[in-house]
Amino acid sequence: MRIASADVIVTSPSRIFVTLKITTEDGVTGLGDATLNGRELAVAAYLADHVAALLVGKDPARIEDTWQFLYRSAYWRRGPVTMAAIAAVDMALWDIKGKVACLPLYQLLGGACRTGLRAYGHASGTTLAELFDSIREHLAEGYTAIRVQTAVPGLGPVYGVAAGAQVPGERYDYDPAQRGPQPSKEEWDTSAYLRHVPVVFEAVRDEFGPELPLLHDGHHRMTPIQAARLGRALEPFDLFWLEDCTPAENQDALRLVRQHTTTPLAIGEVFNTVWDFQTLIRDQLIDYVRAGVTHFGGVSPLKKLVDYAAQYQVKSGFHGPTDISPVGMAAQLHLGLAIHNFGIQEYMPPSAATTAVFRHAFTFSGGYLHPGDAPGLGVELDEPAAAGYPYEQAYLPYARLRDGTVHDW
Ligand code: CS2
Ligand code: MG
Repeated sequence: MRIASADVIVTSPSRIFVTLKITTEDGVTGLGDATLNGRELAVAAYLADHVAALLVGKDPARIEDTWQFLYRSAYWRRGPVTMAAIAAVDMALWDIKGKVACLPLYQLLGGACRTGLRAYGHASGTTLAELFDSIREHLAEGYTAIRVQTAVPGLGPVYGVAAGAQVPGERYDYDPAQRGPQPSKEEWDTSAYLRHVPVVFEAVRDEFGPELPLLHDGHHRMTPIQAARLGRALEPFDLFWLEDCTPAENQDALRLVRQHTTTPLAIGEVFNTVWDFQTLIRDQLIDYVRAGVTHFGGVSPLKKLVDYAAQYQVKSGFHGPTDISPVGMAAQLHLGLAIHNFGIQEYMPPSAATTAVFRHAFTFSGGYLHPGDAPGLGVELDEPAAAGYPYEQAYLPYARLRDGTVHDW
C-alpha cells in the first residue's frame, strides 16, 4: 500500500481548524490535526508546500520511520509550527493503520487500562455568584473535576473568564482567539491577581466542600517566586493542580516553586518535544505533563513522553481546549485510555457547528470520556460542510502591564 495524496483542509466552524487528510492508493483515509491557534496558516503552508509531496508514494504503515524522516530531514527541528505539521502526519498514519487493522487506535497502543477518562471542565466568572453558577452548570453536565478561572478586581477581560463572545451564542472562554485583523490588548496586574485568587478558592471550597477536584491555570503569568507564593497560598484549598504557573523555558525556575509549595504542578501545553520536559520530569519538579498531541509532534512522541514520565510517577494531563480539534482530541483519548499513568483530560466540548464538520465517535458521559471503538481515530471530516466555513483571520489576545510593558497573556 502506498500513499496517493495528502490534502490540507482549512475550515472555521466556530473557530479555525487545520486538518491533514492522507489517502492511500486503496482509498483508505487518515486524518491529522495541525491547528496552531492564531498561526494556523503557517502550519497549513508547511504541510501543503513542504511535506505533502514528500508523503506521496510512501508506505503509510511505516509511522516511526516517517516521523524520524520529517523531524530529521527538515534539518530545522522543534518549534510549534514544525511539530504541529509532523503531528498531523503522525495522527493520520495511525488512523490509517487502525482502519487497515480494523481496530480502534487504543487497541494498537496496548488496549484499555481503564473504562473511561476523567475529564475536567472550564468554569469561570466575573463575580463569585457567576462563578458558582458556572461550576453548577458544569457539575450538571456531569463533570467531576472543575477548572476555576476568575476575573481580577480592577482589570478588564483576562484569560479564561467568560466576558464577551466573539461568535453569537458562544462564551468568551469558549475560544480565546478573536476574529479580526489585529490581536486585542488586555491589561494585567499580577499583584492584584495574587491577592484575589486565594480569596476565590476559599469561597469555592466553602460553597462546594473539600472533595471536588479543583484546578487553576496560571497561564504563564507569574515569576517563579510569585508562583511559589500562590502555590503556598492555595495549599489550604487542596488543588488538583496549579497549571503553567511560570513560563518554563527555563526549567530550573520550577525548583524555586517546588521549594516553597506542595501544590501539584502541571506544565507543558506549549512544549513541543520531550527535551522541553527533561529536567522537569527527571528532577520531580512537576506532577502532570500538559502536552497536547497536536503541538507535541503526534501520538508517537506523546506516548514516549508519558512512558518517560511514568518512571517518575508523573501523570498525563493532556491539553484539551477548543483549539485542539476533534481529530486531536480523539487521538489523545485513545492514548489516554491505553497508558497506565493517565491523570486527567481537559475537555471543552466542540460546538455543534464543529461537530457537524468533524463527526466523532468519542463520547462524554457522567464526567468521563471514551474514544469509542470505531477503527482508527473514529473521526470523519465532512468536506462539503467544512467548505461552508471559510477561513477568517483570528488572533489570541495579548497582555500589557499598567506601565505598558508586554506581559505573558
Ligand atoms: C489554556 C488554553 O486550556 C488551557 O489550559 O491554556 O486554552 C490556551 O489558552 C489555548 O490553547 C491557546 O490557544
Ligand atoms: Mg493552560
